[in-house]
Amino acid sequence: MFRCGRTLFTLDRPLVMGIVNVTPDSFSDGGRFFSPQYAIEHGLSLRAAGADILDIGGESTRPGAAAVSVAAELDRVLPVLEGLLNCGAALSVDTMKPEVMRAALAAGADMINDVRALQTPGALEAVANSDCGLCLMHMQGEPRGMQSDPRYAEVVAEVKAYLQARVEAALQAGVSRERLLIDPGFGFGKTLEHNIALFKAMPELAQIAPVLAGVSRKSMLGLITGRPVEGRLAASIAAALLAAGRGAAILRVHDVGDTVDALKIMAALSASVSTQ
Ligand code: 7PM
Repeated sequence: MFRCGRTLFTLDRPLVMGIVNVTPDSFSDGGRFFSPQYAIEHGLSLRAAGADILDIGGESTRPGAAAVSVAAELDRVLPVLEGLLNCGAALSVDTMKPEVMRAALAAGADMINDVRALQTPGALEAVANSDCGLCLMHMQGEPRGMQSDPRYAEVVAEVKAYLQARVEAALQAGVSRERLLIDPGFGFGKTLEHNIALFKAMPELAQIAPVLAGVSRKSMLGLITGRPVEGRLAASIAAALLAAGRGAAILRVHDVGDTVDALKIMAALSASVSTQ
């Protein structure tokens, strides 16, 4: 079971989380303006394509991104959240900031996706007294600069221990276990080798809590295939299916319709040979 605000997901099949862009509109003045309408339409199309959850996020959590103020992040996220409230998907907000978490929950968000796993002072308190779903992600370093020279003695053991500790911290703060997801944070302070080790360790991670896997279009797929970001659809679908096969409960993807089709094929054709 995964309690996610208004929705209780049974997790009897992999769920698809669609990524909703809240980046400033590149057609407007130097990226200073942001059009909520474009993001709302994108979210509605992802829902129509079969997204179970929509992840609405500012740029601040992206690798290499500059910090965004609370006010700027709320300006971007809240109108989109409001525009998608009754679209039928559960709504996640991707943020590290307790103030944004509180405002998003007050506006009806079902889930908080935090790449800092609620380590920011005040974050645990901001989410504890609600029924929102929570994604606790592992990251080494901070979004700016974390990919410069990531190092681990034992990447799987370290990420596992970190996620276990963050789950304990959430439970201690009064969060019920059914609200929690964990995420190894592919590409967040990790080399290709680290990402591959974590991918293979997904069944172990899934023993801690349901796993959310985000590999869609990521540079690890580019390093393996040699393809630029716009040529990574096949790689993203293959990785999503393999993640589902390794026990991922939720797949965070850009290409929702293609991923949903691939999961339907997996469900229909990968069943045991004994049933006809
Ligand atoms: C540039 C590079 C832009 C990478 C955006 C990204 C995850 C996440 C992101 C993830 C969770 C992206 C990333 N990735 N949240 N936020 N897990 N929980 O590919 O893997 O969207 S940002």
